[in-house]
Amino acid sequence: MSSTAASPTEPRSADLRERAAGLFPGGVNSPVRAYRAVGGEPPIIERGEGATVWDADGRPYLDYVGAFGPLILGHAHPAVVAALEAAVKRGGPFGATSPGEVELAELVRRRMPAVERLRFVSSGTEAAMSALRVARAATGRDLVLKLEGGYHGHSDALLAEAGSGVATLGLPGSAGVTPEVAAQTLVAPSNDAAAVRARFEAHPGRIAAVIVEPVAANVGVVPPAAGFLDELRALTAREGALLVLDEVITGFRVAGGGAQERYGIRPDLVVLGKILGGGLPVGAYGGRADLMRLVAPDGPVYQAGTLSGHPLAMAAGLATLRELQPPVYAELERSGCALEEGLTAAAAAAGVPASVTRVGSLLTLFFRPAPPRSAAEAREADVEAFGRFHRAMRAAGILLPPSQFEAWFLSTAHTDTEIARTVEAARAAFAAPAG
Ligand code: KE4
Repeated sequence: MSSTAASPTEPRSADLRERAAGLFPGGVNSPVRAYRAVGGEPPIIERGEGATVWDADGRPYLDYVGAFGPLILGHAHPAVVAALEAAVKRGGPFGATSPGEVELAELVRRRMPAVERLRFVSSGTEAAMSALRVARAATGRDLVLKLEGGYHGHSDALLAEAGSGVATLGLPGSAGVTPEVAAQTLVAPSNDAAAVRARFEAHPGRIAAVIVEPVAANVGVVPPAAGFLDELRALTAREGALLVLDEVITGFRVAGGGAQERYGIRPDLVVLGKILGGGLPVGAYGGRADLMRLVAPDGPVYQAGTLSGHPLAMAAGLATLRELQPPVYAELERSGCALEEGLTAAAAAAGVPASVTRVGSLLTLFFRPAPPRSAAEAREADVEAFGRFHRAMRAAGILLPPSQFEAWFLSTAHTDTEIARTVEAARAAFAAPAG
């Protein structure tokens, strides 16, 4: 008997949770949705519009999960809905290139000039694993290096000391990944260029690529240390390794051209997802034309996908990116700043040791006196205090990502009204007695 017996206050959600518990591991289709880290029964969300979602019993929540990043325009944005309605009436997918793939790829290339060629896939995981396959083929080297707390999807090679759900659940990596595979992934402390240099010195000529989230967002948000990305760029170029920027979260989020535009870094390869598909399943990897020419059918690196470049995903991605013009980023910066300042002031007024990290519309409230400068420092946060805060905010009708190690995602639908309501609820939540 599941612990989620139908409850008088939310009968439909409880019934669906019970049925889900008998169908999916943990009753969910992605681990972090189980709310194991924050307690409370995971919500069953049925509808969203703008910044609001409604659970299966019609209860509204002001949403800061935003599907973990894709919905920068909020839920059911009219332009995205219209594009999808038109696209679905055209049928598909077709098992052939469709116009939307061409148009979206050209738009990506205009926003991210480093992406000279690309390949659409159906998830960020697929994109990251494919980019590393290209890097190994291009360099003839077998090792890859990731930063501690970096999360690049769930492919075997990339789960070592990963962030997101791996960190949330306190897992060392993942069962089922063989020691031989794990041994091919080196890990260095985040924001520590000297440590990355030391890994190259310890493994001369063997590292194919460094893959990095240019703004770490899977240990909570930890911005790059000043000059860190520049040092990675210089170091990889000097060592004959490739620099792979994982912009699944930061792409089209922290600037129109992603973190590579915001921080002025030209990577060799880029990994994309989330916003690129406007909420539909999409990923992409791309970069230097000479590297992407290695991908089949042009070259020997095989990668394929039944639903790659799906017309509906292309339509939603195009509609989303077309809305994302410079004034939108200015507005997201303004609302992000207002939320950061409001949360910081509310914590200080309550004497709660909490701090906020933020890059644009991506932020995290850490239950830690000072903003973390690395994944290791982020992990020092008081996850129990975050759990209590999460439950109090949820009771106030505000849904935060269910982990201290996930980012809050603002959308264009989060106006001054939503920000003010969030800060007010936080003030009350901070004042609530522990327990
Ligand atoms: P997907 O395979 O989940 O589409 O993308 C993997 C991925 C790759 N790179 C980065 C930087 C990512 O953040 C992700 C996935 N992000 C998590 C949230 N932090 C997905 C949410 C989930 O696992 O349910």
